[in-house]
Amino acid sequence: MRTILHIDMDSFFSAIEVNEKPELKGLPVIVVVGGGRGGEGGGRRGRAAAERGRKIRGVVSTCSYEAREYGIYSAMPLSKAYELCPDAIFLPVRMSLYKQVSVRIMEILRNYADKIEQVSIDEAFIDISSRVQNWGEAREYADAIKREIEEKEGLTSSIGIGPNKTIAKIASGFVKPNGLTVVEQENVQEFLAPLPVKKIPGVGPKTEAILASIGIKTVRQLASCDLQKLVSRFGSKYGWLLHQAANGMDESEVEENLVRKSFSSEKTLAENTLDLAIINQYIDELAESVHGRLLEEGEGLLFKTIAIKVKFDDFSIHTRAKTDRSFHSDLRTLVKTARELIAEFINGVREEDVMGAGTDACAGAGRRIRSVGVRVSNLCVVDAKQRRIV
Ligand code: TTP
Ligand code: MG
Repeated sequence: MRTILHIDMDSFFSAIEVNEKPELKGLPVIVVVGGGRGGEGGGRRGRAAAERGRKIRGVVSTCSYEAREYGIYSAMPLSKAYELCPDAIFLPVRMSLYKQVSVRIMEILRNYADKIEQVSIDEAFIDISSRVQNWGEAREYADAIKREIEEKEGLTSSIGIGPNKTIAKIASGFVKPNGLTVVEQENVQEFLAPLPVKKIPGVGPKTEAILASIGIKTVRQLASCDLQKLVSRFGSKYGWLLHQAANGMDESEVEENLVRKSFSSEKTLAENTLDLAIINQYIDELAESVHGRLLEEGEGLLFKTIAIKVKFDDFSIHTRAKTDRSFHSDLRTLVKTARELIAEFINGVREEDVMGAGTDACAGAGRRIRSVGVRVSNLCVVDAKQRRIV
């Protein structure tokens, strides 16, 4: 019997903070990312920054379930969160601490798994097909995992169990926090049918809107939609995937991650700007940080794709990437390519703004960059002795 679990920790960063400071238990706790003062290493509480003037930068990384009752959620601007709940406890993100906890949790999970695929800092799929005989055993097995994580780390998790990754992933979000949802093969259709289409992993606001425009809101409607219709809207690959998922089918394997898929770092600028010289200073710093983490991860890690990410003051996000034919490991290539990408991007924006100003005085003009990021991906490991890609 194919049995897949998806494990997702509950309000991960804030739960770790509450663990560290038990007096915060039961309070609305908000972990803040970006914005200098509220950020990692600043050592100052975002709240103090919030109180000094409401024009604070930064966004909500995550928050406790108590804070969610005020309508606060991940990626909300900090100023908005402050408006909704000024009495919340605002804490700076402490990524290195969360990563250490994450590593320990993944180690626990590894012991329970035939195969494990970590998908984010607090989330993983595990294949337990050879370890249980039926769904009842699978539930007990997941209970044991939850207990071990709670005993060792003091954290709660939510687990979804199903016959494939898609079902397991949807199931883990079904009851949260501290949930355990088993979807047996024979109940798959019944479980999926009433859900809104956005519950299918990968269906974002764009797909949701297109589906709504053809009258499809629930997974039941999507499942009975003609495959050809979906293919003509979404292309053969994505159309087919949507159709499969809606019908509860997903053959994809739990894939052991040999190496992480990417390393990235981003930073909110001290002031919004389009000044290339200033932005290049950030690019250099970010490239160094990404490169440092590559080295930390282990020798012989190479990258092929370099990307930059730009967020404007209207919060629109743009990325540009360059994939080289060969792999690289050096900081010089990383800095040079990232600088080229950002320069091209900014030139493009300036041209657009000039053209926009010609036709409509406001269009496009005046956009400034709020934050930048650098990412390397398409990674591979070189066996240092044999100089061989593995
Ligand atoms: P999630 O698992 O999406 O969120 P969560 O664990 O905080 O809450 P839930 O109980 O709903 O699972 O993300 C894991 C961590 O990743 C989260 O604790 C903080 C971080 N994160 C961000 O920094 N920004 C984001 O926009 C999101 C979604 C998560
Ligand atoms: Mg989580």
